[in-house]
Amino acid sequence: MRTRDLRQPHAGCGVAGARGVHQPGWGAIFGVPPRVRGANWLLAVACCLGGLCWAARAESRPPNIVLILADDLGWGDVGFNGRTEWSTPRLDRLAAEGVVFRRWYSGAVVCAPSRAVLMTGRYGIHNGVVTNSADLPRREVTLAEALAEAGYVCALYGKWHHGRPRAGEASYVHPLDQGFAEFRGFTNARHAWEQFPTQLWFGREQRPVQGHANALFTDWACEFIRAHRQQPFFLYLPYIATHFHIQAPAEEVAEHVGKFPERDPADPVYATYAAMVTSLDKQIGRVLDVLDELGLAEQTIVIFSSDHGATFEQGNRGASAFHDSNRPFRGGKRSLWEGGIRVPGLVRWKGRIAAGGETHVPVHMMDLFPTLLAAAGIQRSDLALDGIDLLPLWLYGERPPERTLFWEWRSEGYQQLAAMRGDLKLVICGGQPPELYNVETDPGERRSLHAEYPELTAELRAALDAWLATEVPEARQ
Ligand SMILES: [Ca+2]
Repeated sequence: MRTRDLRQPHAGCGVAGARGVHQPGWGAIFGVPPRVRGANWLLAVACCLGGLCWAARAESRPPNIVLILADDLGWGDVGFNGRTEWSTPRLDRLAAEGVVFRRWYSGAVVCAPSRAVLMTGRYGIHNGVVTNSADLPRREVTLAEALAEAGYVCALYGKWHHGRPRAGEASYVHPLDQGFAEFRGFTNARHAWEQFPTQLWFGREQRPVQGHANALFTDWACEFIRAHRQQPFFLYLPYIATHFHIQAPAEEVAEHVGKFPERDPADPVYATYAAMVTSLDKQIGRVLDVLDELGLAEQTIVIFSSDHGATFEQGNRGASAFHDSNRPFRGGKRSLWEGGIRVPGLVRWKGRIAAGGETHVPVHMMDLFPTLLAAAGIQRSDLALDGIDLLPLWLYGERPPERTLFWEWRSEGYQQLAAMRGDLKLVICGGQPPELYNVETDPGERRSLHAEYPELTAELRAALDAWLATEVPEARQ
């Protein structure tokens, strides 16, 4: 019932070629029972009557933004998406206090392109980053730059993931040159495999450190929030869990030892992966506690997602395969099936976004850029963004106009393309026949509809080709 209200109008949409014009209201979109909906209306009225000072405050001060990104964390690794073998109480509480997006899509199937989409609000074929070794071009306007120009102080604690220097550049473009006033962490992807690094970057200088990387990032994040509590801030926290190495603090691992049939009990890989997730949850909880302590929770948008699906590659040591991290989806990192691109997603904005909602409207990581700018009241018509402003969806449950989303992964020997319109998704893997799935009724992408709907398959293929033709030269350099 909670989600059927939303899905029914377009259950056969595309396939039947007859998408309804039904525009469900807030309650239908977020599947909130009428009783609760009524309570929210009362709350809304109360806010209107008593909230003039809040409104004045909101106008004078745009919201803070805390953007938390996990690394290689699967859709099914978190409690709010059904994980029961371990618990993520802080993330689950965040979900209960905000909106869960059941169909939140990453921009790409590996780290660098995914993060570039997030930072630019543009597809990789437009921002130039389509491989893991591509550097984000200096000319790209990042979310941090757009926010900084509007008066935000922007900090990044975690993993940046630079690429090879571009033509005309002596080095990679540093996060301090992409809008961040403060940066501490890993600039380089391989360095970010170290869960307990001995050195990290403090701006442009490497310094010795001790401890668990994610805990250090959290320490700095909390200090940053305290230091900048009086001004709008953008805190970007790209944690390194659950990317390999599969390591976690010993006391956290101890909490999970014995739960899983380990291949080698002396080397509890599966318990360690669980500990990476639960430890991440605890670190996020520390950030939320500081927001509460400083009275900033209602002035701060908190977003949580992952850069792409969990990996089944060697470095993961079988942990995500054992735990079925991307369940119920097919595939994972480096694949365009849902397991590769559908990631956990939630947004909390206390007092603005009603608590306890969920939606199956497909949203994309590139939408964050225009949505957050809209939330901050920033107009940037000069930017050629691919994402759309989803603030009406966040705040009022207004369904965005229908659009077709695209992905490509043509690096490292892969040849994969995908296009999605509503619930329908075209996947093309190399020279294989095209696959067409309804990802709502067949989330495991097992029953291709391409033979039954050849015209629709061809239509999505043509849209995909037209999109690919817009690729900028930098993407292939
Ligand atoms: Ca990653």
